[in-house]
Amino acid sequence: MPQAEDFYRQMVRLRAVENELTKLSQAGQLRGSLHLCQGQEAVPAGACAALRQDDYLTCTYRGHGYVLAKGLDLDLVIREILGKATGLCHGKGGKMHLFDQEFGLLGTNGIVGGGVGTAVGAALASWLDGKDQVAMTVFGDGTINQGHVNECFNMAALYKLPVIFLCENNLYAEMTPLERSHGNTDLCARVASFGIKTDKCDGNDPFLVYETVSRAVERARKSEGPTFIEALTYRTTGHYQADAGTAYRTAEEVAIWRDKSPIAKLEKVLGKAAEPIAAEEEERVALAVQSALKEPDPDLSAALTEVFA
Ligand SMILES: Cc1ncc(C[n+]2csc(CCOP(=O)(O)OP(=O)(O)O)c2C)c(N)n1
Ligand SMILES: [Mg+2]
Repeated sequence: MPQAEDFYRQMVRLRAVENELTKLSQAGQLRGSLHLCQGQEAVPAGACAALRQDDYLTCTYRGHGYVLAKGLDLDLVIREILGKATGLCHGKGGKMHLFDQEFGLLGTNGIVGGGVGTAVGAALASWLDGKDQVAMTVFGDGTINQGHVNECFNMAALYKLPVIFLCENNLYAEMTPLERSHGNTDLCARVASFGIKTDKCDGNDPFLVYETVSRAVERARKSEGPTFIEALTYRTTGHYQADAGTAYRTAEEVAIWRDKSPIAKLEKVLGKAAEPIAAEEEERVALAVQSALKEPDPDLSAALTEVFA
């Protein structure tokens, strides 16, 4: 069972990475969209602690926290996000396509719901091969409205596949509130109708996320089938770097959730013990970014290697 210090370290590392990436994005040194998960850090920290290195994982454009919490090397990940030749995927994946088979990481993904089918496929392969690896796929509340995601729920239920559907319900899909896009906002009830076991947790508490995901992992390993988990959380920053996050929600609502930030909550628990951990992670991340910036960009000729045709 991970301790408060472990979860805190994971969460402040993620926050430090996001702060550094924000600076680079604002300075024009990081191109493309930057989707932050500030306020949601407890979900990756808690969920990944319940997985083995060889368990499969797919996540979204907001998934870098899962990648780090799954144990991938910070330097390789930062270099990849910066598109460097020495990055995790030789600079070809970037933030939206972080991938590493050694860690079961079958991709972050820019397509809403894009990783869900991959995870169900990985779970099917694990089952057919008689292995005990489970697959976890992470997605948002809005993703439940995707047609193919519903096909995935059905297939996972039908074959009792070892897959964990982890839904980060942050109450918004881009700028659209849950109640404006869902006919039934009871997400668990909708997924339960497929014959899938469902569970709910406070997504701002890493201990509860860990316990809930651990239960689902145990069921999946025992061939008892898939679990859908709704982790209630909130992103306190905008949907992406160009969104201030203020036009479609009130300042009061954001302030309430800021107070519920999992990092702030654990700081209260840890007291003075928190400071050195945060300082260490901030320094480590800043160094990783500085050294990554000095790495070479991929050579143009690399565009035609590692491709199917
Ligand atoms: C197939 C597809 N449709 C639309 C988009 C544009 N888009 C990016 S994020 C997003 C909202 C997803 O909301 P949710 O599933 O709640 O995840 P969150 O961003 O809140 O984590 C949309 C519509 C996309 N990337 N892919
Ligand atoms: Mg959402």
